[in-house]
Amino acid sequence: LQQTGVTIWLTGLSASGKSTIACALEQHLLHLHKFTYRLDGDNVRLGLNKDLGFDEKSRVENIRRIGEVSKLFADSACIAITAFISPYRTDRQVARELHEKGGLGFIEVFVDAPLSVVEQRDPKGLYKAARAGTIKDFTGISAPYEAPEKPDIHIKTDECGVTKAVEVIIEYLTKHNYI
Ligand code: GGZ
Repeated sequence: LQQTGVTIWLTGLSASGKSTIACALEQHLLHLHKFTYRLDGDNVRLGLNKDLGFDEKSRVENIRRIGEVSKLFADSACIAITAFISPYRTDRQVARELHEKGGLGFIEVFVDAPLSVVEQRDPKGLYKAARAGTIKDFTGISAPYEAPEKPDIHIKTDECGVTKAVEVIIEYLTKHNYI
């Protein structure tokens, strides 16, 4: 298997487009016959992390475990794609260091859309509920989001579509010899 392990770490607000990009990227890589695995809320928060909620401590633990698991995937020469808000800079840095210590790649992708835009999208009505106070500790409304200062890749989803986003990430992977 001629493949270098790497984690592509998507971070951004709810409804910023992380899952959409992660799915499209996974499809693209599978078509290229690359060994790929996607971690997101559906397969992690409902399983391994089903004991965790959304208070600060839980989020820190959520991201710590995801960092460890994605590292194991990357260590198996897989391209791991993670799609979690991961709101804290320190926690993302910890995940990066975990990978780099193990000689594995870590690519931080800021999936960026202004709060006004994601609040407009609101596909699950969560922002509305957060504004109404029905959901507490909601990222961007009543819980913090610390945007990356120097992401490896910065995608503005209010300006570019999913196809372009995947293209940009694929170009990065190619340029850095991951694929
Ligand atoms: C943020 C929440 C919350 C709160 C439920 N804050 O858009 P979604 O619905 O499908 O994705 C969001 C998901 C965020 O989980 P993560 O594991 O990515 O978060 S973190 O990295 O901060 O641990 C959202 C839903 O869960 N959701 N309550 N209070 N998002």
